[in-house]
This record gives sequence, C-alpha cells and structure tokens, in this order.
Amino acid sequence: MCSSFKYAFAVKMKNDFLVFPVFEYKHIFIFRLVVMVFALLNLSSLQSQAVDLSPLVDQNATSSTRFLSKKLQIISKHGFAIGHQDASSYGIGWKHKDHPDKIDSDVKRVIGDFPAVFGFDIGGIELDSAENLDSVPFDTMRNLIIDAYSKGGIITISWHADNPVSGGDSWDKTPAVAQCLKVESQREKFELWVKRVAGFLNSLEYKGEKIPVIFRPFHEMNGSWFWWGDPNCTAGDYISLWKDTVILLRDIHQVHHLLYAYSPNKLNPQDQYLKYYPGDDFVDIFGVDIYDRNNSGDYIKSVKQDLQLVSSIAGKKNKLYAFTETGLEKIPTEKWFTEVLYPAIENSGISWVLMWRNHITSHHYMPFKGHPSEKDFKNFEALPKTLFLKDTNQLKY
Ligand code: BMA
Repeated sequence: MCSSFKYAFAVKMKNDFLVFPVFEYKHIFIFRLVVMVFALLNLSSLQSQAVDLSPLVDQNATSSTRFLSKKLQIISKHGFAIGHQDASSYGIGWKHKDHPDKIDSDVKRVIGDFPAVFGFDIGGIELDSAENLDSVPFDTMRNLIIDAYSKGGIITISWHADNPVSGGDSWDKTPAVAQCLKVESQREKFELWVKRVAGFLNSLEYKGEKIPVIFRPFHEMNGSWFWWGDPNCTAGDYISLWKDTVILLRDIHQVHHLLYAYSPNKLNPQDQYLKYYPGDDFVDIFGVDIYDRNNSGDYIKSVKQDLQLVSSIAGKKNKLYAFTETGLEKIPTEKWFTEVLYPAIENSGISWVLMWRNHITSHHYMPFKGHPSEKDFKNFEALPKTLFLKDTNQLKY
C-alpha cells in the first residue's frame, strides 16, 4: 500500500469517528477547524522531534549524501524502509545477468513494488575480481545500483573482504587485522584493497553526481566468524582498522558520498555495544544484525532489547540507526513478517530493516512467488509502518 493511501485511510478513520451527524453545519465547521488546528500542532510536534543530526563523518560529504541522511531521518518518523540484499541482482530461479534488459526482484513479483533499500556486497573487489563472492559481476552491480538509485532507492553496501594474510575468505579466522596495521607488506596490500573499494565506489554515478551509499564494512565484529571479529583481533586494532579505512577512503581517495554504518551482531549478555565503536567522528549510523534462528520468542526479545539500546545510544549522539540485517532462513513460519518481525520493530524508530539475500530455496529470507508466506508478506506490506519504494518516494523530504 502506498503511503498517501495509508495516511488517507488513517484520516478517513479519524473523520468517520469524529464527525458525528448530530452537529449543525456551523458546529461542524468549528469542529473541523479545531481538528485542523490539532492536526497542525501534531505535525509541528513531529517536525520539532526532527532534531539536527550530529555532523557527518565526512565534512565534505556531497549534497546528495546529506540529503540521504535527512531522508533516512524523515523515513524513521513515518515507519521504516524495507530493504533486501541483492534485491535486483537475483532471486529464486532467476539472475539479472541472464536477462540484463529486465529489472526484476522477488519482492516486486510478490507485491508489485520494489523494496526501498537495495543491499549489495563488494566482497571480491579487493582482489580486482570481475564478480563478487556471490557471483554478481561488478559491472552488473554498478548498473543495478544506478538503476535502483534512479528509481529513488536507497543503497547500502557491505564488504565481505577476503583474509589478507591467508588468502582465505572472510570466514577464515587467521589473525590479520594487526598485520594490516603494522606489517609493512600487509599494510601495502590493505591500502591497495581500500583503493580498489574507492575505485568501485567512485564509479557509481547518476546524472553526473556520485550516488550516495550507506557503507557498512567489517560488520558483526562481536561475533567470532570473521577475521575482523572478536577474538580474532583486539577491539583496539579493530578500531584502528576502521579509522584507517575511513581516512583512506575520505581523505586519500576523496570518496565523499558515504554514510558509515557500524553494525555489531546481536548482543550476548556480556557484550558491550560500544566495545568496537570507532568514535563519533567515524560513524554516521548505528545498526545491529539479528537473525531468527527458528526461535521467534527469543528473536523478538533480542530485537526489542538491542534496538532499544541502539536507539538510546543513537538518540544521545543524534545519529541515525537501523536494523542492518535480519531474516528467518526459508521462512518456515508462514506469518513471520506480520506476527514476528513487525511487532518486534514496530515501535523501534529504525530508519530501515534489511532482509538478507534470496540465493536458493534452501537459503533465502524474502518470500518469492509461490512461497507459503506470500500472502502474509502482502499483509505486511499493507501495515502502516512498512515503507516500500513507492511509499518512500511519496514522502516529503
Ligand atoms: C552469508 C551467506 C553467504 C554469502 C554471504 C555474503 O550470509 O548468504 O552465502 O556468501 O552472506 O553475501
């Protein structure tokens, strides 16, 4: 359902309730005036909640990057943008690279609209590979990013970088972070890798302007599965890696179209959200990644708890926040979207939520045509706070 439709519906309900037939014409006029004044007061209170965000990591950020930050803030006042990783790159039974003239999406096939947030991953760019780790050619990815942005979509990019020391993948835990910082030959390699990242990011242009991107490198660092994660490196080294990456991109390679997102994994009781935090000058957006591992009760509890913490930290620091990765693999719970995800995030204040990729029928996080949760996803789309592409395109920024 598009947003104006959603609001029209809400107003209609209000009017049906408020305008009672016993009123005389004059009274109705006065009554409507009072309702209007209240509505205006309400609107101005919504706007006054939109405090100025803290300065961006990049003081020279392009105007479209600044606009993206404002857009994300306004979205969060109305609901949350719905995102999907590799939304238009492939889905169940199709790949964009096989039909380059057609822009498709499993979400579009189910509800007739695209997600508002398009996730991409540039793992592999560091090696100058033609394709990313999930076989999406970088040329295809660039075209899809341009297409998504031209439609009004929001772009977020993660980076599953290979292990620079062992040559293994991101999940190879051979210690590498300290080496990237301190061992000369590794440092050179790391700097070359960041230069290649910059090259790809700088190639993202639409109508002569760089496309603003939410960049989310070195995610889930409090988990133990990536080479940049705990305990495969110290928090101090992680922070230096992050800062050096930002400095190289922003100051050396002049990449000025990024918002930087920090996203730990679900917090275990002993975890501190800010343990790996590189500081207010190096992060624009707070996030968290939490998956439902077939235990929706636990999931709802963690999501509410962690997003509340993220919200309070972001609130104190006047920064944006989001639910940067989530999903239930294969969606075996038919009403997962309306009965698990929605209640968990409904009052969270996040700007967006990103569901992970639709790779194959045994590894997907969005419904596809013919999936048992298709109907529930349509109901999810009709809920007041779920904002798909048409909805975010209709908001006033
Ligand atoms: C993981 C899985 C992997 C994939 C990686 C990067 O969660 O989906 O299959 O390679 O993300 O997209």
